[in-house]
Amino acid sequence: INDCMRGRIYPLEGKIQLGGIKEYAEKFKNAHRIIIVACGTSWHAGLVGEYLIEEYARIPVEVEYASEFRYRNPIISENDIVIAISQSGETADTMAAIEMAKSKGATIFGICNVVGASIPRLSDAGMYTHAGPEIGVASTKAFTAQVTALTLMAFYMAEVKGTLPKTKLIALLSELERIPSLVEKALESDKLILEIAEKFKDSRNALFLGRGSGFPVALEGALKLKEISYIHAEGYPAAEMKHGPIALIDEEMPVIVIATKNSSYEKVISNIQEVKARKGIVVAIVTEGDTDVVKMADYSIEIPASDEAFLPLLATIPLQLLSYHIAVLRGCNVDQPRNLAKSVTV
Ligand code: F1P
Repeated sequence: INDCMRGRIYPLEGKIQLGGIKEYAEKFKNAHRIIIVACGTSWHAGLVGEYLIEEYARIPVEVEYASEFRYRNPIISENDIVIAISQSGETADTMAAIEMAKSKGATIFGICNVVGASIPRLSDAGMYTHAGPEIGVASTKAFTAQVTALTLMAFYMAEVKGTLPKTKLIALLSELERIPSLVEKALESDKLILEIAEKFKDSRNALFLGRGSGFPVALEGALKLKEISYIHAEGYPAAEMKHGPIALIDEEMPVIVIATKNSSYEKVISNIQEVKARKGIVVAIVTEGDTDVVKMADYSIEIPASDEAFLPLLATIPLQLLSYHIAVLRGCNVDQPRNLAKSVTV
């Protein structure tokens, strides 16, 4: 764990540095609550963080849109840690949320991609993601880097708090070593995803469904499609579908479902049946070798099998590619989407 913090995510020598998580081990150990504040894609990474930190480190987590949090009067104490996530490190709402939480005595931990940006400078400690510059406006590699950082943090907090058996932690860390090659494998579906994109390039709407940590991935899939292809898309927890969005499903509606083999697999299968019964078109993200979902779905995209902890990192890849191909086929400029700014500084 320590090597991961130093070698990959921990601040680089000689640059403006965030204090790093290790110096704050006691704070995390004794934290009553973690509040994650962020906007857009970074907020979705925060939701993944909530699943992972609560699951592995058993610390209560709340995830707030910075743009809301800053304007209300939240209850914050000195025993709370606020994790602020931002690719650019300059997002005005996130900065204002930090300043408000700081004035109420919370410790601020920043996760930022841009070394020396304003958010790291406002933070007490934190880590840089070092994902490299985002060429396009819409966050993609920044998201996977943020999720990686939060995954490592969840494991680190679990170690500090002793909430996971050592054998499980070691197994997770050794699986983590395989993730770069599993991501490469997920990227091999690119050609198939382009073919699927051809079918949906003229869609007017799309629904993304997921359960557990697959839910924030569904939100992020929908946001990417909106941002770069201007197709109206919604992300929903799969079980919420029957509380409203199910009314939208017909033969015109593509429903992209994260249906990998994990703890919610059986339940997702029944959600797919509900969609099919209403003639919706299902694009399923499945675990390699799956046959049950593949039989039910109209289109399936495989991702490699791994521990559920790494589902968000792997399932995000095909969704990003799908949005990318649909946007290019529609003639959209994927790097400079209309109306979007790289840093939202007002
Ligand atoms: C937040 C964000 C991005 C989005 C777009 C506008 O930025 O909403 O997620 O893709 O670039 O800004 P940040 O705080 O993560 O820099």
